[in-house]
Amino acid sequence: MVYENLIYEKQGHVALITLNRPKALNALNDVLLTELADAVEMVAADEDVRVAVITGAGKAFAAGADIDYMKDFNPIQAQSYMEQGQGLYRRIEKVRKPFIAAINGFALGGGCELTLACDIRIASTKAKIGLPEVGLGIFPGFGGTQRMPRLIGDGLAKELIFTTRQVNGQEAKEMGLVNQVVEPEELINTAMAMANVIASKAPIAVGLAKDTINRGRQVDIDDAMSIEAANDCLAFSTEDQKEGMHAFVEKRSPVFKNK
Ligand code: CO8
Repeated sequence: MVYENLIYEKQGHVALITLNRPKALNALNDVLLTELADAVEMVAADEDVRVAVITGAGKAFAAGADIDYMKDFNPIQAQSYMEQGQGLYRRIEKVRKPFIAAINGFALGGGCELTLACDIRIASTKAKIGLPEVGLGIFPGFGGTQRMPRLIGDGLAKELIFTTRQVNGQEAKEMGLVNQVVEPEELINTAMAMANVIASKAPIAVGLAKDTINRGRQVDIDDAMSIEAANDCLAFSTEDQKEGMHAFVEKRSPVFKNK
């Protein structure tokens, strides 16, 4: 697929996905969401790719769903757009490979919600993160009402959603909304370095850990423990488990093959 609004690059075992519609601050119209969905499937299908980093070209990560595109929607059209966004973000959560959001600038509305669907968020000091939807007569509809409270708690999430206040990278870090905040020129290197650390670990185990954390969140603790046990036992069926443990005993570095 030739992309109009997205750049897909591979660096070793890491896919770098750049939202590239800078004139509209990477607003997530139908084309961009479709291209991102295709890129996510490439990440999922490519055995060589172990981690993905998503960032934005220009001064925004993504300034949200495309307001111009949806301004005259009826509820049926709104539902279709919402399903597109929600489905894509849920897919990112279900792919058994980590996604890191490298938040370079504005991450608003659907752009903020995209970062919430990623596993790890790293912000630049230039990041501005917020959920402006109630200022437009709607409220977050690409998962923000569910993922933001899970990440930072109901009180702070409600404050951000009800007031539409944007937070910078430092405040986002203090809230636990992002894992790290770094200078803009360090952002991609920091995200890629973390991605490479993750990519050096046993990929199937990393994927099973993601699946366990995400699915465990949805059920009670006993069922969550069962998911953990089943997934961790499954790890014992991999060549990489044998390699990891034998390498430890033999006092050498493991070489993981994603098998
Ligand atoms: N949609 C469409 N176009 C946008 C968007 C957007 N979300 N954000 C920016 N743009 C466009 C602007 O219209 C402008 O276009 P043009 O040059 O043709 O006039 C261009 O990008 C540059 O933007 P600005 O001139 O406004 O740049 P500034 O630096 O002055 O301001 C801001 C930057 C503060 C980020 C400002 O652009 C802004 O407030 N943008 C809108 C942010 C927003 O409200 N986002 C939430 C959208 S709603 C949403 O995401 C809901 C998700 C789920 C909904 C599902 C419903 C079905």
